[in-house]
This record gives sequence, C-alpha cells and structure tokens, in this order.
Amino acid sequence: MATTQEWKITAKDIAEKPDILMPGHRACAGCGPAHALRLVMKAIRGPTIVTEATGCMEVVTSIYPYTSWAVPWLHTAFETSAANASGIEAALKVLKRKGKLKQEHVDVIAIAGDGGTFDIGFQALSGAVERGHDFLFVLYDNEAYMNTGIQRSGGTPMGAATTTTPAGSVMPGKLQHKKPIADIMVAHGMEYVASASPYYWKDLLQKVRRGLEVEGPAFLHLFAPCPRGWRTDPAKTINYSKLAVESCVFPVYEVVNGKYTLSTPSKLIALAPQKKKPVADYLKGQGRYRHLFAPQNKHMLDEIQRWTDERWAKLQQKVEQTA
Ligand SMILES: Cc1ncc(C[n+]2csc(CCOP(=O)(O)OP(=O)(O)O)c2C)c(N)n1
Repeated sequence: MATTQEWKITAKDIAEKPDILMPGHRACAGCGPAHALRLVMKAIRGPTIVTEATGCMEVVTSIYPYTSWAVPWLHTAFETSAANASGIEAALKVLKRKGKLKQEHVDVIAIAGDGGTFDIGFQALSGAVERGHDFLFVLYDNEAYMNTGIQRSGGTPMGAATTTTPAGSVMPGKLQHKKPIADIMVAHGMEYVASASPYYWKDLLQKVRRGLEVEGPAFLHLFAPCPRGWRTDPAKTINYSKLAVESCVFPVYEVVNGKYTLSTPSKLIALAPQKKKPVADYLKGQGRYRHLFAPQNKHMLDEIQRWTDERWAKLQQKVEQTA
C-alpha cells in the first residue's frame, strides 16, 4: 500500500474540493450516511466509478431523472454491490489491455448499507474479496434496514428497538449483539480494513484514501447515525458519532495486513482509560434505546456495557499481539 502521509488534509482543502455527492438529494435532515458519504467522496484521488446497492443512499440520491453523483454511478440490486464492483473492475482491466482506456487508473468504490453488507450482500462481498478484486467497499452502517422502514439487520446492536424487534412486554428490543463485520473481513486476509466515524472527518478521509491506494480489496466500516431510525434529534448526529467512539461502542482503527492499530481518537482512550465514557451516555437520548432505562431492563444495559468492554479489551489485545 502506498503511503498517504504526504496528504495533509486541511478543512480549507476539503471546503474547496467540489462535492462529488452533491447537494439537492432527498436524505432526511441530519442523515449520517449522506454526511459520511459526502466526506468519502471528498477523498477520491482521480477517475472513480461508484456502484451502490439498493438502500437509503441509493434511493435519495438517484430519483429519476435526477442524480446527486458527479461521477459515473451504477445502482445495483440489494445483494450485489460487491459483485457489481468485481465486474466493473474486470471490465476496466480488459479495456486497458485492449488499449481502449485512456485513464492510467480508475478507482472502483462499492457502497452498501448494513443490510446490504452484514446480511444480504455478504456473499457477494466475501466472494469479491476472496477473488482479490481491486475495489474499496464502503459500508455505511445506520444499524437497520432503514429504507424499508427500520427492520433489524445483523448490524443492529443489542437492545435497539426496530419494527421487527419492537421493545415491549415480549422483548426488550433486539436480543442479539451486532455481528463483528470488520473482524470477519480481516479473517479474509485482506490488506486493508478500517473503521471510521464522521465526527473524526480527517481520520475518515485518510482511511478512504488508504483504502483506494490498496491494490486489491479494501473495506471501510463507517458509523452513520440515522435520526429517523434511531429516534434521535437530527441536530445530534455528529454528537452521537463522537460519543460512539468515546464510549468504545464504535472504536476507530485500522488493520493493515493483519496488523491492528488504534486510530488517534481510540488510542487516546486506550492511553487514558478514565476518559472512556459509559455506554449509557451514548444510549440515552436515542429513542430506540429508551426502554433500556426502565428498571426491568437494567440487565440489558449491563450486558451491553459488559459486551462493549469485552470487545474493547479484545481489540486492544489484537493491537498488542500484532504489533
Ligand atoms: C432481494 C431484496 N430483498 C429486499 C429488498 C427490499 N429492500 C430494499 S432496500 C432494503 C433495506 C436496505 O437496508 P440497508 O442495506 O441497511 O440500507 P439503508 O436503507 O439502511 O440505507 C430492503 C429490505 C430488495 N430490494 N431486494
């Protein structure tokens, strides 16, 4: 992987760089995925083709006959963004071999939500990574199937109320923990896996650029709050993007050729554990978790804290073990 240390990102650079995901789309106020993907597209390094699975970000950016995308963009079925990326990358190779491609290189980015990644798109993703296609897969994780009305996915965290895990007398929200998608991708032996949260926008942009520089598959797990599905104040999307990292619910890190490194916001918490916020600080204020603060659901809150601590400890162990 080429190094990007020379790319010193400043707010001015980013403000001056044209939007590739342009304004005028129909995302909700405070939409985390729209904000995160706008940042992702600020980090492209040249000619780029984007392919996107069915989901909120596809729907709101491509209402016929309009598009918000200032690059070639292909919608594909819910389960096939990685399969589409494989085909695009293979076609680019053939065009290049036949001398029909003017550009030296074209980057390929596949985008999908958590439903389109953890669940229904996983087969295509795993296959594309195993075959070694050169593309960056961006998972924008709003933690449920939002476009179809907030159904639980493999990325929905324990305790979250969704329309298929409604909190009430039968169940206290989702009963299972979130699938460890980044670890599963690391297990594929791929060169680059990272997690990022939009509050830490420079970190996010660097990771997009690094993922693009990999000559092979790269995977980026993006935290992306959804005010509609999470029942949160649209003005607080960025606050939750920060709190998730500060509570270690969503640590930010990179795994390069199997070597784990905490990114600065999470590294600072590892160095000063007293700065780690309780998970309840992150959960409170989110309508999807409101029921967890009722006395009868305290065991759920305790379990979420225990699991978060355990995952955080394991992540730190991986950092030490692979140093
Ligand atoms: C095979 C198939 N099953 C179901 C659907 C219906 N569907 C379209 S988008 C969607 C949810 C997408 O969820 P996610 O990938 O998490 O993205 P989000 O909408 O949250 O951005 C569903 C269930 C479909 N289009 N195709």
